[in-house]
Amino acid sequence: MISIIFPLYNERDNVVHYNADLFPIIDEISKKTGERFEFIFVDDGSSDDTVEQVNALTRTRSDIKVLVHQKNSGMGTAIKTGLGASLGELVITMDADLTFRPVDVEKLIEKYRETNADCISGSPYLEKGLMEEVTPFRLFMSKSVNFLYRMLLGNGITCVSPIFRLYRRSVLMEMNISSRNFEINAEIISKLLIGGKKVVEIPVPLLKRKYGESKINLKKEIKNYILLLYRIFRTKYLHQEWK
Ligand SMILES: Nc1nc2c(ncn2[C@@H]2O[C@H](COP(=O)(O)OP(=O)(O)OP(=O)(O)O)[C@@H](O)[C@H]2O)c(=O)[nH]1
Ligand SMILES: [Mg+2]
Repeated sequence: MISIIFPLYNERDNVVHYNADLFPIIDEISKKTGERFEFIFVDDGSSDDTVEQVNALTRTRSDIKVLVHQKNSGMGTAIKTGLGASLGELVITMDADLTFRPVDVEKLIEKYRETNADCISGSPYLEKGLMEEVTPFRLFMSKSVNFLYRMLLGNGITCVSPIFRLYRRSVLMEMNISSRNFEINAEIISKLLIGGKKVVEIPVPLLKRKYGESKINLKKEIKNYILLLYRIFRTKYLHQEWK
């Protein structure tokens, strides 16, 4: 089975579209690939009616788990909560706003079958023209951060931040993950690469958010990404413990 984990924070405007925009697509992939899926929705203390909306979805499907944080604890914490409840041998993490397309889940699975890697990571930087309407400032910041990671990790990874990934669940369970926010994805991929695990990137489009509001606090996230770079440097080059 494959567990798909969605961190949700005030995403009711997206959740109401899942019966049209998410489930039929994953059901189709399930038919094509023969894989069984479970959906794990982790509400992270939303102040809107996200929880009620996901609970409504469970009335029509039996493959949904809903987990609720009473207080907002960050995207990283939500992914860890979802992992703890997941049963799949493989785990996929996805954005609640479906800016990485559900249809591309099939590409993650195909690449996993072809390579047997520990992680297949979606990258909108692997080919030209995969990013939809991103502001020049955000693109510049993102490319700069990714460049620094690439230099430090010493491999060809093009994008460390995307949530859109497939993992062998066992490699995540043996990892001690400390990030509580958006930088969790960069922490995981860095630790996999430092630990010699096999990571394969695939090109996937990143669309513009259609419903609801962006939750990213760019200033706070950039600070977290830089702090993480320092931790990687200490671990990789000074052989100090990850702190
Ligand atoms: N659990 C949890 N999830 C969050 C939090 N903030 C954001 N998320 C979720 O993390 C995912 C990414 O957040 P987004 O707001 O889409 O951030 P982004 O993709 O960088 O930016 P946009 O797509 O432009 O909005 C979404 O599924 C959010 O619901 C949070 O504090 N806690
Ligand atoms: Mg998004």
